[in-house]
Parts: sequence; structure tokens; C-alpha cells
Amino acid sequence: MLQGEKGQGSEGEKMPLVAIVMGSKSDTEAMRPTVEVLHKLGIDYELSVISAHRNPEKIREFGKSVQKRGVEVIIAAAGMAAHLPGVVASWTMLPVIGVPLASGELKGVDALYSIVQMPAGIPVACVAIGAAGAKNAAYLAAEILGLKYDNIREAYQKYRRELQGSSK
Ligand code: C2R
Repeated sequence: MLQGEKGQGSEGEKMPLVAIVMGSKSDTEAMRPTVEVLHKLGIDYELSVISAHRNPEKIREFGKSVQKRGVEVIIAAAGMAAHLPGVVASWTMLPVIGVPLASGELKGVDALYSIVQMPAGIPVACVAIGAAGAKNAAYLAAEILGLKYDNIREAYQKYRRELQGSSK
């Protein structure tokens, strides 16, 4: 996965409905489950690496332009003092799903608290630390998009039926 990458894209010029943004290139492996779930559900995504701490102008530009590109849900992943999801949320009206990553000495508890403890006013949805959260961010995005897109709702329903079957 590279910065600016567009996923799916089998039909070429599709506009991604999901934007994944991560705080560092070092987060790439941790976010692979998100990409895999989106791929399985046939949801187009774009992927960027932008740190709110290290590149505040770039995250502002991202937040202000992302909806204009047709994106409807943002998945923002970061480890340590994970301000990225909250900062992105401050620049857009789109729903932001934060993924706390276990990249630092505190194994993601730092990122979890940074993301989940948003003061009232600007919400960020928060999933679990690590691979479970990375997957659930994609499933939650599918649920949101499924309210509007029949193909996504059907793909997600199919996955849920399979899940029920496999847990017998
Ligand atoms: P490096 O490996 O680049 O030093 O990053 C990243 O998401 C990563 O997990 C270490 C960790 O720092 C996180 N990071 C943030 C932000 N920018 C980078 N939490 C931010 O702006 O919130």
C-alpha cells in the first residue's frame, strides 16, 4: 500500500467512498486488515499517510477536500498520541472512524484514550486496538455506506450470514 493509492479500481476511474488515512508509513501492516475487508466487500478506497502532528497543513488540506472527492466515510488510524482522527474530524463533516494502533511502548492504550476521549462537540467513532479494530473499522464503514448503496449492504449481509454459519 502506498500513499495516494486507490484500492479496488477494477473499473478504473471509480471514486472511492472510503478514505483511509494513517499517521505514518510504519502503520501500513497494522492497517492491512482494513484494506482486506474493504476489498472483500467491494468498497473502493483511497489511502494516504499524513501525520497531523508532523504535517498540519497537509492534514488541513486533506480534511477540507476529502468530501469533494466523493468520499463518504473516513478511517483514520494512528498509534501513540493519536490526534490524527480528531484533527481530521475537525476539518470535515464526514463520519470519522478512529483506529488505535499498538505502535508505541504503551501498546495502543495511549492511542485508544487519545481517540475515544474526544471532548463534546466533534465526534470520532472508535474501534478496538489492533487487528480486530482495523477489521471492524471497515465493517462499520460498510454499515454506514450500506444505508445508501444496495451493493454494499448486500455484500455486508452476505458476510454476516457467513459469520453466523461459521460460528455454529
Ligand atoms: P513513526 O513510526 O513514523 O515514528 O510513527 C503514527 O500513527 C505511528 O503509529 C509512530 C506512530 O506515531 C503515530 N502518529 C500519530 C500522529 N502522527 C503520527 N499519532 C498524529 O498526528 O496523531
